[in-house]
Amino acid sequence: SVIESRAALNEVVRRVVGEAQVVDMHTHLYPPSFGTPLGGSGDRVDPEGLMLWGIDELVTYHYLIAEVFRVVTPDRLGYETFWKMSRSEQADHIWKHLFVDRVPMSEACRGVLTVLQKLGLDPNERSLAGYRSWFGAQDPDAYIDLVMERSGVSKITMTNNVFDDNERERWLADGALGDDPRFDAVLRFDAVLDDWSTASRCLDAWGYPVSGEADEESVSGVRRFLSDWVKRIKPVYAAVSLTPEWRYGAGGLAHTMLDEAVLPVCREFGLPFAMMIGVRRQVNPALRAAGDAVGMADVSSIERLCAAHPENKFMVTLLSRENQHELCVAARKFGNLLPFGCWWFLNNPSIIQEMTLERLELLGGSFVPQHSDARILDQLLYKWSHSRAVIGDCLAEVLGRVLDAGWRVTEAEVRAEAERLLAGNYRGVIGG
Ligand code: RAT
Ligand code: ZN
Repeated sequence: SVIESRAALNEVVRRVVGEAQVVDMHTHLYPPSFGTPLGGSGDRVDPEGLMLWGIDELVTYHYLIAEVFRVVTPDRLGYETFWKMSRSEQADHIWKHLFVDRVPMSEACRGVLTVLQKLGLDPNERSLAGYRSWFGAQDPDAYIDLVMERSGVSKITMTNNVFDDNERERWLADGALGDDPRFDAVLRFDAVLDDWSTASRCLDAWGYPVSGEADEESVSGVRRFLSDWVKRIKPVYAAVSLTPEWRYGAGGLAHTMLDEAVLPVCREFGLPFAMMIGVRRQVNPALRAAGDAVGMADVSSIERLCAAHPENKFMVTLLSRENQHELCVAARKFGNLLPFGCWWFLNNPSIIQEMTLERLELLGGSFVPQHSDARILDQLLYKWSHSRAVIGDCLAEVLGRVLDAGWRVTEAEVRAEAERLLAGNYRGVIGG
């Protein structure tokens, strides 16, 4: 049926974007096979487990840790005192200061409220005790199905960091770890391009002799290392995050490793290569995971990379707001470049709106508007509902302009565009 008016269009687009199934292309979520610290009604408690879920994890999300240190400053509660507290003591502290003593206005605070609301819980509790018993009664495996169903996510993409000892040892002990059909694996190896002293020390210890430089021995060691891990975890893509200083074309170790080890392995196994650029690591190390900041990346390096390797596929997200327009222009020049997501500090409604409109105007529907970056399973419930609302508004706006220009749009066409944005464009690149 042809849509006649802007008002009808708005209704259709919001409904369709609200209902479309999402393939979430970047999270830090894991299935129960990786262990879970909160066993719930099951008996799988594993303090170092990687599947994070439940109220204490939600409230101690690193975005909220950064926020609580703004209101209870480190001179009043020292960093080390905070880190020595148990997970639930930290959660109580954050709940009191960000949710009880103040109105939880920030996007990360609002997220917790949305999660509770979507689970049918009243977010107005003054204490976390009631929520704890609700979560404690869930079975982790069944809870994944519930969260995916309610957030409209059909597939969760993990981030499998081979330099994380906890995770690596789990893979080495159990090759079937990644077999859960709800999850896809991703091979992540920042240190290979970003921290060669760590990478080379590890590779040597793991039976892949390399040298201090980007010579033939190092290149073949890295190739063998990456190939073995591709075979072990069967990833859908390979990925790194990089600092603003990353350059392509300047020679040097990272350049050689990319050209001679990483990209050839990606080609051999048909894997796209994802780059997340712009993190300034550990600006405040006392905050641990919450201590990273942002800087502008060099988009001309991305252009040179895409030009030099037309047979590779690149998926890129940049952390700096100031880089977003340039990235769209680069994507107009290179069909092998897929911009994705509103990453981390950009995952706020005002910036998602700006970026999504800019991308629609410059690229039509040929990009991936969002990934969740969820670290705690329950966050899918808020990250996707908050993003869908903004993406729906942006799509309604550009389709409204098309309507104004006399072009007829049907509901089926709206559905097809929404499906491409939330799943199809990414699926096309990973070949899934
Ligand atoms: O968004 C985040 O939670 C960050 O801490 C990072 O995990 C970032 O998304 C990354 O993948 O490096
Ligand atoms: Zn991430």
